[in-house]
Amino acid sequence: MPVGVFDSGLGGLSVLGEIRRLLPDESLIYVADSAYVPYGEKTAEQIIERSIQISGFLLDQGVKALVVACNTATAAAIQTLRERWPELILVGMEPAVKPAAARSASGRIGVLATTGTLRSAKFAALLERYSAQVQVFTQPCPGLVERIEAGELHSAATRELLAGYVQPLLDAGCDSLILGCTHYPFIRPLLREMVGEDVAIIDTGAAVARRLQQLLSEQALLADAPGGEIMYTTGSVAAMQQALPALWSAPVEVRELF
Ligand code: DGN
Repeated sequence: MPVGVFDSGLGGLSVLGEIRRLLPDESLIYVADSAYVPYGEKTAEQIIERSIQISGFLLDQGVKALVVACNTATAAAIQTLRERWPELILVGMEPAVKPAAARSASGRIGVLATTGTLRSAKFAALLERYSAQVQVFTQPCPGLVERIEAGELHSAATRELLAGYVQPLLDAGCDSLILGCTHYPFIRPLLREMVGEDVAIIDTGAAVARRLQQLLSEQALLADAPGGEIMYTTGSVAAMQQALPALWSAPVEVRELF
């Protein structure tokens, strides 16, 4: 039985990569909801509707677990998905405030994420939990997802956009930056160049892969023969095939969905 993974677009491939590294035997089905990217500026209702539709498709494919590889969709929809499919192994994303708070020396951390994630009730509750321990500076990054979707991981335009978002966080004294959107790990090298070695850059892909492993293991559902990947897009197959080499290391079949 495969594991299903979805995101608004290609960003969730950063999470898929961590799952593939940790769990080489799992068969993985990835859905890029590219017809609706970016989720960051959509309403919670729209994101819930998309998440239900895609999850339903993945369940029809017989998945044994579902990873919502998108912070924005997790914030908006994971509760609804849990209520609808209570027996399903379901793993979502959350900005890594806990590890950042634990390691920050300045007590100031920055969160880069979509507008949708930052204005969600789920994120407000997360901040509340750590408010006594650390000062959190948030930075929405409109336009960044689109640059990454276009495969512009190092372009001058991406650098300029990112610098405008990061500088205020550095000026505020943040010594840890959280990548609160699954697209952003793809521009980690660019961000590293920008902030130097003294600022920590933290994301949650590896932790999510470990959580999936733990849940599958508890139910004796871990696969034990090498698995492959199938990818679907609700957008253009040709565009996804063109973008893939920058984001995924092996050739993979892309199919059209809906
Ligand atoms: N990759 C998604 C996230 O983690 O929030 C959102 C990207 C988007 O659609 N804006």
